[in-house]
Amino acid sequence: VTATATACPNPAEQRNGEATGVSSVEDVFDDTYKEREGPKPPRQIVWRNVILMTFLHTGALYGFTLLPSTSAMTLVWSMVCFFISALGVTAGAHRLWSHRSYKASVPLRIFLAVANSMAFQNDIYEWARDHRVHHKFSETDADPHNAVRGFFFAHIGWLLVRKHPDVIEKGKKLELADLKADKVVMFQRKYYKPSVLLLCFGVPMLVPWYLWGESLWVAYFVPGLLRYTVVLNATWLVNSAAHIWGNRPYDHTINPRENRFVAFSAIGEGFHNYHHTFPFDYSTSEFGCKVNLTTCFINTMCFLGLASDCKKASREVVAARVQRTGDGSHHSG
Ligand code: ST9
Ligand code: ZN
Ligand code: ZN
Repeated sequence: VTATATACPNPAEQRNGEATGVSSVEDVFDDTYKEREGPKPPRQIVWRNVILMTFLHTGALYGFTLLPSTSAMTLVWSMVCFFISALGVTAGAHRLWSHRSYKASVPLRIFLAVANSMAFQNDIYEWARDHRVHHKFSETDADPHNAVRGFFFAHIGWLLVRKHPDVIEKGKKLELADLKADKVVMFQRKYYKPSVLLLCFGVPMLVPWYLWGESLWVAYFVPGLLRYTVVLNATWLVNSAAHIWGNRPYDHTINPRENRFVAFSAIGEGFHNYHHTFPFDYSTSEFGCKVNLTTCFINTMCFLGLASDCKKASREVVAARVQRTGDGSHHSG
């Protein structure tokens, strides 16, 4: 795997730079894995999750109907909570901890772990472990949200059934020493439940009630449940829509696609054909900050000295790959 890594993210410079860095993370597709022959294990529905997800989505729909009676301040606060929790997933669990595509200082890691608890998508360790198996065994039985099983399974269905045994078997063999050695990750894992209660539900609900007198009812349903559900679905669209619809300018042999709608709603994570082709790239896209708020955030953190060593696929490597395996839809920005 070829990448450039520099202390300060000037994408233009980096794309022109010499290829240096090597990905040490197990996020590269492993084509030696073969699915077991014979019938698939029976689907085991986890009814507790079906019920909880039904309640959550019903609550979010109800929250949606409350929007006209929600104060402007609470709407702004809901957006703030959306962006903080989204960054905890995109800049945190995904680009930093799953792919190690840049380095983050302790204060930034603490912020990202707090933001990640606000997103309540399993703790960082579990999220990154599942995500590494997703890349390594993409679109197979060992992929937790195998998109070959259809939109619904890739979107939410995988959270409603027991995992295929191969996900767990292959996941247990992954190298996760970097995550185990990260005190921030392990602290968040240890205190995950109370951190979620406080940060995903408590803080979003209590701040508007305490500071500007919003009713607890609206504060629970809008910045609480509705915001949480929107972040979840925006994330899941990367697994579902961005594995089904869009162009494949970098590698037409894989399912992940470039999907602008998903890129927009998932603050920069919809350039999924690029991302599966160059998983080490801190921008998860060829085009820097374009439709990519997460990249702007990481660049700002680098500017402030809180992040460094952003890895970027060089322009030459990308161009060669486009030529070799692209579907012909590539454009230069
Ligand atoms: C959620 C996660 O929503 C979303 C992740 C999306 C990822 C998207 C990626 C796309 C790219 C990034 C884009 C970001 C965009 C963000 C945009 C923001 C605007 N390896 O799990 P169990 C072990 S979560 C190794 O119970 P079951 C495990 O350790 C939503 N081992 O499996 C355990 O061992 P032990 C809220 C593994 O029983 C044992 O196996 N959360 C692995 O099959 C059993 O584990 C929920 O809804 C592995 N990969 O149950 C909860 N996996 O016993 C959902 C497991 O020794 N989860 N193990 O401790 C569950 O309830 C269950 O996991 C289950 C499966 C029912 C789904
Ligand atoms: Zn990824
Ligand atoms: Zn994917």
